[in-house]
Amino acid sequence: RLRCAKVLQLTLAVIKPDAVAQPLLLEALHRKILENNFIIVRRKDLIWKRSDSERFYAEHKGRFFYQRLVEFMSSGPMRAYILAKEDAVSHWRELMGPTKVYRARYTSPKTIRAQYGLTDTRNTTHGSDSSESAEREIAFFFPEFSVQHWLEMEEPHFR
Ligand code: RTP
Ligand code: MG
Repeated sequence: RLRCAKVLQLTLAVIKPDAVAQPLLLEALHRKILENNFIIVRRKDLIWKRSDSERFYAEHKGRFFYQRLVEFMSSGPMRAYILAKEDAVSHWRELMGPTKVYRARYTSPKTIRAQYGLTDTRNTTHGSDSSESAEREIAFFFPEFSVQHWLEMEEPHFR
């Protein structure tokens, strides 16, 4: 029999140092998460060492923006969330908007990056780009958290 139950997906959302440094913006972004009906599964405030930053962005090593990105992401406190929702990955990325702030302002002015992004590097938020990267990134930020366990044991309670 077909069931109409929703299946929740997990994503990793990060409020970057530029936004955490602005208390009212941090608050507004937290409210945006709730208003968009994400379930906040875990939340953590943290500061990266430079080596954490280098490891997380290893895929971008060699790109022209790598050094400034690594520098920026280890420059101050961040807030990470594990969020759950149907299609959480794409919904959070829709809310964030395009990576580049000028493009975001031009094509999707209501998105987070369009409204609050400072530069292409200091662009307010991060979001996983697929279910697979969400799993990897959640493990990076929340090594004590088991995605597998949550999907099996917790997710069914939200249906
Ligand atoms: P994110 O991973 O942060 O959610 O953003 P994204 O997928 O839209 O962007 P990605 O290509 O994965 O790049 C990761 C982060 O690198 C910085 N960046 N700067 N100056 C530039 O042209 C440039 N391009 C990327 C941004 O901070 C971006 O979020
Ligand atoms: Mg990315």
